Amino acid sequence: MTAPSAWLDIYDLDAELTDEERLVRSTVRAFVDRDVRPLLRDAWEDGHFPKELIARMGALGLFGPTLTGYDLPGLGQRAYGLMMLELERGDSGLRSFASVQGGLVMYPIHRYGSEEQKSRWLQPLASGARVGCFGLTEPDHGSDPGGMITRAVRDGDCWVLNGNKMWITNGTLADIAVVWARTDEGIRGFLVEKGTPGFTTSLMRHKMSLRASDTSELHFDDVRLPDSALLPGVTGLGAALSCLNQARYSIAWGVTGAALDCLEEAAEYVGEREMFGGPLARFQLIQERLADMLCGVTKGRLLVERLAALKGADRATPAMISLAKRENCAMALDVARTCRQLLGANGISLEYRTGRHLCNLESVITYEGTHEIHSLILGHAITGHPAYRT
Ligand code: TGC
Ligand code: FAD
Repeated sequence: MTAPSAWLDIYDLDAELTDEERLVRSTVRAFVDRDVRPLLRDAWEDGHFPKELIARMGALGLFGPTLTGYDLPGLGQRAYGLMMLELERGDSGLRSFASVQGGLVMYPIHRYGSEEQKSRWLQPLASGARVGCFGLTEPDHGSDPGGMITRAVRDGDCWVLNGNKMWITNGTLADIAVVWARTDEGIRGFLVEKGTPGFTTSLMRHKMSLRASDTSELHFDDVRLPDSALLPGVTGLGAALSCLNQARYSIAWGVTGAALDCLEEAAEYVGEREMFGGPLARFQLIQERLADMLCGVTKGRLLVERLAALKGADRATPAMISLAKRENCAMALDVARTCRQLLGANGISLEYRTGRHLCNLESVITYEGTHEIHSLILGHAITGHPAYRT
């Protein structure tokens, strides 16, 4: 296993970790280094998620690890954050798979599902035997999911679902889709199983980002669902948005890992690359950029450390989570872009990791609420005025 350079943790934050957190972190790091990195370049170039990793990720407890009961591990928030950091040190697509499976599929079933739904789905999803996806975004309703068109209408004991979801992570791989639809009672969540007549998926191709991730469209054409497919515990858009808090938290940690990986690669590169008669690392312009980036990743880690403590104490508000998602995605993208430049032409080659992270981070700053939406959420918290729509 490769140990990251000590200066990357200049504030010695790792000294605060418990033995359990250290073990979790080193286990996921070893998995990424040994089992994932060798697959990434080709999976990304080819445009597929390496499915062979799913069961391994389940065995490592990477899906829904903070959830309790139903034989789930109930780990702390910092341990979970460290897992996401280490996964995204590998690739954002890997962390995305875990964020969706745990935060957007297991979490709503755990929080809003019936006993029958929990007993049936939580363990298979935790182990990776089953895969889930989360369908909120539609072709014409991304930042404003409350405008969704997908509709479910009661028909006797059943529901009839019609509509389309777009940009859905794991959509084609999934055995179960958590789908949000408008009903006469308000927005409600449904569990739609693969193979249900009228439910089809199509893979979205030609992406320049998150290429080692399955991104799909979901189509519902008169899909008949039993009443038992409904998440009974809740009605309203707030339920769907509550799931986003879980995934946004994991992103805030995860992107710190992508930034650290870029910074480590770039620092090593400028140490070895000779130009104008010596290593690039001896130039002040290069050192200033390295210093700026070390400041960025250190502040990013401090933010999520504090957020983990707040979340663990059940005190994390949506605005706090927005702040960390917004800040850390912007920081990681800045770091990745600077590192890409420090690598010169090699920065655009998939023989190096930085260019792949940079492309991935363009998705990560967009999904789970764009940078601008998180500005507006913070603006709302500061002023009391919601400025999402005029
Ligand atoms: P608004 O009226 O503000 O809120 C409706 C109800 O929801 C409550 N609420 C929340 N509850 C829990 N957590 C949150 N984060 C919440 N945000 C809002 C709110 O209190 C209200 O409750 P109630 O009881 O009063 O009804 O709703 P709005 O329609 O004005 O929208 C607000 C806005 C723009 C912030 C929201 O729509 C938003 O967050 N938009 C961004 C959409 C987004 O993030 N989509 C993500 C899709 S999933 C995805 O991208 C997965 S990527 C894969 C991966 O994670 O790796
Ligand atoms: P739009 O909402 O059309 O926004 C376009 C631009 O306008 C953005 O810059 C935005 O910030 C800006 N904008 C919008 N509204 C305002 C405003 N009020 N004020 C100022 N600026 C504004 N969704 C799911 O449901 N499930 C998934 O699993 C999922 N996975 C994804 C995976 C990938 C790789 C990607 C790229 C997206 C995924 N999404 C998923 C969708 C994602 O959540 C949306 O792309 C995101 O919410 C933004 O919506 P949009 O793309 O429609 O952009």
